[in-house]
Amino acid sequence: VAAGARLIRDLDDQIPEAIEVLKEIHPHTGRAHVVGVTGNPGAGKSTVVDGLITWYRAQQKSVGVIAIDPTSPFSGGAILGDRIRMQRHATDTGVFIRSMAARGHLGGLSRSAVDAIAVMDAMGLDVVLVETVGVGQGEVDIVTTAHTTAVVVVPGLGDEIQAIKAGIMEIADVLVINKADREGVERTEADLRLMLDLRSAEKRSIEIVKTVATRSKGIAELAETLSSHREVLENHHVGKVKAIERAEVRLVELLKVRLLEEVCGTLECSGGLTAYAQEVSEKRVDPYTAVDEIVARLCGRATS
Ligand SMILES: Nc1nc2c(ncn2[C@@H]2O[C@H](COP(=O)(O)OP(=O)(O)OP(=O)(O)O)[C@@H](O)[C@H]2O)c(=O)[nH]1
Ligand SMILES: [Mg+2]
Repeated sequence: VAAGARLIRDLDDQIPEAIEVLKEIHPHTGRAHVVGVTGNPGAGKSTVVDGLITWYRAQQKSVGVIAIDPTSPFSGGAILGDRIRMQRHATDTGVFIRSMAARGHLGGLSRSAVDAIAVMDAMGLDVVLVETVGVGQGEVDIVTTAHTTAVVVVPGLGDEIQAIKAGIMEIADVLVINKADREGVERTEADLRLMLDLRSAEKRSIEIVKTVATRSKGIAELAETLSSHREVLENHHVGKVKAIERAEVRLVELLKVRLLEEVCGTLECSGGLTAYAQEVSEKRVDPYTAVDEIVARLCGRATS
């Protein structure tokens, strides 16, 4: 466990030796059930995660948690809150919690989070829960990384639900209506069911679970729904297809970062890229031609 913690820290700091360890553990990954828990700020994601930890521990399952602070590397507020909330699990050796700040550009967020998932997986943890805010940009990386994605919504969103529904339908395997102790649950559930019914039949099924996370209500049902989703994946061809998709997303992410590094190396520094950007902005060259030139320089260097 200590080694795992150190490795995740080293990966965060991009220490080259840590990458070597990652290469070695790759064959030992793929066993843990990776569950993404996403949703709007304050929807109750952390409370749901906390409830799930307790439930899994009661089943003698070990749990890893990765909480990603979406806002800024400086706020740390959400991270602190999550730490305090989950503190009661801190002395439990079957629970491994890691918070990380979203670092934004160049796939920084997805890279360290995905690496951390791999480490926790190789550590032999049964379930890895990844909490991320929102349904957008960087979070989609997490969604494509998880086996099962739970989207937490709250009752009474009304029009807001209409606005986000397209997004959540794309990514959700399980819809969690949390704060089911609040008014408007029936309406929200009916709304969501209608949306699900309107989807074409060949689309995968999405389960709806209602929870009152603060009172651990519905958590057992949620955990069971999550694990049956995993079972379906494992017993069907779609699981293999999804695994290949995840690997491809990972390759593309790493390639983007690596190729940009190579480009910057070829242009002698990122200032070279900025020089191109200046020419583009001053209309001396169009962006397509600039990219053609950069790639030509890159390939020229690769073949020379
Ligand atoms: N009434 C009610 N309140 C809840 C429920 N679940 C969570 N809350 C409260 O909602 C607030 C936000 O919960 P969190 O678990 O921190 O929500 P979150 O989605 O993790 O929030 P961020 O990480 O900041 O985006 C807290 O005050 C919780 O106590 C619930 O089922 N019912
Ligand atoms: Mg939270």
